[in-house]
Amino acid sequence: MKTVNAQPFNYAFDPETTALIVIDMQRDFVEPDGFGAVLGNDVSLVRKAIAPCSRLLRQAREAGLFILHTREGHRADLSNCPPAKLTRGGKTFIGEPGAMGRILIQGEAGHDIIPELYPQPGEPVIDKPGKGAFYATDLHLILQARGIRSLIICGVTTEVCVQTTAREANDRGYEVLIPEDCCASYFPEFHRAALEMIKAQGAIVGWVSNADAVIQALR
Ligand code: TIU
Repeated sequence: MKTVNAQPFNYAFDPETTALIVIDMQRDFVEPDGFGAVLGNDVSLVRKAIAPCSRLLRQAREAGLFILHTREGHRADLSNCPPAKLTRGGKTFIGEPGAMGRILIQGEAGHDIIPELYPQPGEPVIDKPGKGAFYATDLHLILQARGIRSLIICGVTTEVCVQTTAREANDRGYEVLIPEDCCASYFPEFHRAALEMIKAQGAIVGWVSNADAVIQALR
């Protein structure tokens, strides 16, 4: 077993039964002119997670951890996009032409993962239509088949897809750790509050740590 210095108390994990999952580090959320930027957000706030994620990914690969990536997006005909999601906020963006192809559409440049964190061969990529990575995907099946019990979750945004996935994972019996500098939000106060909620009440959803602490445990 390895131990990570974490809050609200130390997080113990066995690398053999632990997976690192990188949530939605897609060009549409992280690069200028993507979906996040079109929504009016400052992408520099979420780009801060790239370097810590990159360092943690490198160490996790070296340690032989099971690594997965997710992408939020939809079929080109939008048949797996709920109408409510299309018009949320009163405007339509998903499926419309953007600077990197149609926004959040599978196969478009903006839907793909940023080059800095690009998946390596053998690392599953989970395409998901919702915010949580377990909803309408084969993620749980893949994790169960590998005997995974602990999940280290990184990516964007902290209070939307990271938090939703952490809650889904916790309810399915996984022990969740979030390295706080490996995730980010367009709203720093939401990032902070989401992490507080995760670790509250004695790790009611999971543990919070940081890239360096996890890297140290993996060494
Ligand atoms: N990946 C993810 O978090 N999807 C979002 O739509 N996040 C926002 O914060 N908008």
